[in-house]
Amino acid sequence: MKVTMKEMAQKRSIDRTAQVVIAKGLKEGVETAWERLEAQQPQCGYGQLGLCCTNCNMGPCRIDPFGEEPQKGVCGATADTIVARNLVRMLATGAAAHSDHGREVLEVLYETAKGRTQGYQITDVEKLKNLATEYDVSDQDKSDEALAEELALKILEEYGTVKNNLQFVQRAPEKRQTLWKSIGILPRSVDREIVETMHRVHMGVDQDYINILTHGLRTALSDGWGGSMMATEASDILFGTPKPFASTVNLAVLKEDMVNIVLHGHNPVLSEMVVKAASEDDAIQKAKAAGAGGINLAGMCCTGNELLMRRGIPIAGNMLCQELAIITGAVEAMVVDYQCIFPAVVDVANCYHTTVISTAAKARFPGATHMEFQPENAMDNARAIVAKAIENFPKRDRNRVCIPDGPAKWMAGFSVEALLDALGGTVNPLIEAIKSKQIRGVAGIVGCNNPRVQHDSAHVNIMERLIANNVLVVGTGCAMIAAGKAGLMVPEAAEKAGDGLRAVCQSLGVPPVLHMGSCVDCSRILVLVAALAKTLGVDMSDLPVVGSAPEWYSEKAVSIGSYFVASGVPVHLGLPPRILGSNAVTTLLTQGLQDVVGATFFVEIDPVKAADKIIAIIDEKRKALGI
Ligand code: BF8
Repeated sequence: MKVTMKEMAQKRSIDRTAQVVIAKGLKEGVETAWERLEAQQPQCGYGQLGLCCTNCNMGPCRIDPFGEEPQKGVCGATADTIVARNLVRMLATGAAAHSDHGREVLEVLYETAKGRTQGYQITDVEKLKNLATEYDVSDQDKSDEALAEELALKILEEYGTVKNNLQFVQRAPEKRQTLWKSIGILPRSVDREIVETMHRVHMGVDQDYINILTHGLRTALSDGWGGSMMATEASDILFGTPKPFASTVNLAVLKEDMVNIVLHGHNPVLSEMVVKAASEDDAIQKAKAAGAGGINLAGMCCTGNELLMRRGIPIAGNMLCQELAIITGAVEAMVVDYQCIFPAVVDVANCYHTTVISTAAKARFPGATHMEFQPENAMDNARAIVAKAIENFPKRDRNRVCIPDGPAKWMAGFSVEALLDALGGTVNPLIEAIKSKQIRGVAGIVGCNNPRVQHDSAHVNIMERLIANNVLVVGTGCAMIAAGKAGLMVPEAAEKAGDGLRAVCQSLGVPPVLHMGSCVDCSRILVLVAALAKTLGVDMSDLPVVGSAPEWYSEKAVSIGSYFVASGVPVHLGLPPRILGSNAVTTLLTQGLQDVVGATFFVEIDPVKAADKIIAIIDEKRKALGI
């Protein structure tokens, strides 16, 4: 039976607007991630099991999982060693990505305090002062700038500190900190744990899978309670701590008569300046002179989340929408910094008039127009980027434009501070709602899209089942964009929630799925969970709280999942990590860690079964707490 393009599009995504554009791409013969995934079949079986070792030049070695005698690599590494090393290597890359992003925001904060940047300012003075107190930096007789300079330097030093502990770790309940110390996974500095991971995976260093994975947890903690938390806090000081905003989401946020600029990537230091530049009169006049009605900015992935959380800028889509945005034929420029940007966006852009503008010195895309972004000339750089996009508008082929109808409404901006505001200043009302069973528990749904899963379907199915069963969903990243597109992030979505959760949402005027930001903002979830535990006088592992990454693809997700588990929060994965080639590693991560950190990973591909398992864990935790 012949499958129509519409059917194929429906099979690939549940996002109605994505389906329209996927069908357009198929008709126009534009290759996307789905075609490339198909072309990769069958994917390497050794790789999928984690059994291929490319760490040294005696290899590559691969271990036959069905071999009669246990096989070894040329150096003698076993399947357990190879699988564990491969996994922590992924984890370290993810932790490095988050933490390096954090370092860049802190550098901009530092340079801004010194008066050496263009267009930035200290926006959240209250947060600056609170953090200064946390870091024991006195604000007496100091200007905001002097305080920010001292604080930024003190936090930056923690990337390589020799004092052997990270300040933000103290935000965790004492019991948890004591546990981390006792098992030797208290993170000592941000860079050190990542560097040590890379040392350990070199041939002839750490061969013991338990030792390797234990250090993996330490490295992940240096991300969650280190680099990512620093990124979140420094971004809040510079650009403001998020407050609830109403906005719109999906590919329909692109506008036919406007210069469309898609801001894609992760770090807000660039995109915030583009927002400023695009709102200047001069830019708007130039856009009008080019024949457009004005300039329309749309976010993509976590840059989108950063701008949504603080400015209410609409989002065009999550990870699998990046090529689709270009295929609408209506995007003048896709401005990228780093992380989660397909190299293929350049090829897709070549099929249209779109210019891909790369901006980061550390992330060049062959074929893209590189306009390097420097904080000291940030506004000039941003203005030039906007001008480049405007130049492109007359080149648009109107006959090839197809923007789907109907942007979805959503509400975002739930920083911990905003949540506390809504709750009257403390987490007590949330705890009371949990105790009284109005809220059964809390699920943190995070992470990516992956073309191996029908786009957004696992996210949305899990979330719908959880809220129907009175589980409050909080989350970050592409998962939240999926929820927004599916209509789960408006206060009216409380209708889909169970009686208890519905009543809580209605009394607070909030949706049953709360958007807490970009992926580095998973640190906000840690802070929230820690606050719940501290108020209740228990450890984080005692709470009816579960994490989930239903459609994960990224190395950053490996780090996020690991720091949640190390923090005592059980984590569901919708796709198995590449560990199944070692029974020992699989057993440790899915069972053994329970006795070590009080949480494990579990894999469940079916979203309904996954939601039911999450609910079962929540119920067990409630029982143990006697609530
Ligand atoms: O850091 S959720 S696809 S965009 S990795 Fe990437 Fe995954 Fe999206 Fe944000 Ni996070």
